[in-house]
Amino acid sequence: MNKVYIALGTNIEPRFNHLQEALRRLQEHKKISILKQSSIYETAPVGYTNQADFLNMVIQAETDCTPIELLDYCQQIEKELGRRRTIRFGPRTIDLDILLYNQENIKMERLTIPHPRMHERAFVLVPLNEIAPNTVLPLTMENKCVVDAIKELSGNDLKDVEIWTKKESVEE
Ligand code: A4P
Ligand code: MG
Repeated sequence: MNKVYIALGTNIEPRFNHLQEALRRLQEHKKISILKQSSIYETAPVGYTNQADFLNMVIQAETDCTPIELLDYCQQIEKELGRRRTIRFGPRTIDLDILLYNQENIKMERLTIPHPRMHERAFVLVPLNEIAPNTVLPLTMENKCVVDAIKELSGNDLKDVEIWTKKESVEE
């Protein structure tokens, strides 16, 4: 069995439903079992800032899928959820990024693991820290663990990541 971490992100309503649906589809795969899931965080957009706030979370799972099989399945979920809505050129309904696959460093045309930008992103590290603070990030030269990587983020980055709770009337 391989231990993997996957980050989920969405900034198109209904955001909560997109997370739930992606989790359900991951869980229904015969070779994937979700072991832990972080809280859901509401986060300010990073990169292209002219878009709506995201909901982000991270899960830990056990899988017999190879890294490419896992990527194919994640992309299938993205496609299936994306197809339900037809916002052209808009932000995506769901983004599934494979953060870690055991402690492996994988570099293929379609897949880089650890996810190359994860160590500098509060919207990834804060939820990951909740479920796996001592996990080592094999991409950093010093093999830093999650809790140490978070210490290098600015207070400004961290303040944009807050635990989100479902408000029935808004998110249904
Ligand atoms: N790919 C390579 N490595 C991986 C991996 N480890 N996991 C390839 C998943 N995919 C991987 O991804 C583009 C290609 O990356 C895929 O075809 C796959 O073969 P994509 O998801 O189609 O495109 P993208 O989302 O534009 O790229 P990427 O790299 O996932 O974007 P980012 O860098 O993750 O940025 N702000 C907040 N607050 N929260 C967010 O979730 N997300 C983004 C997306 C920007 N700002 C955000 C958030
Ligand atoms: Mg992605």
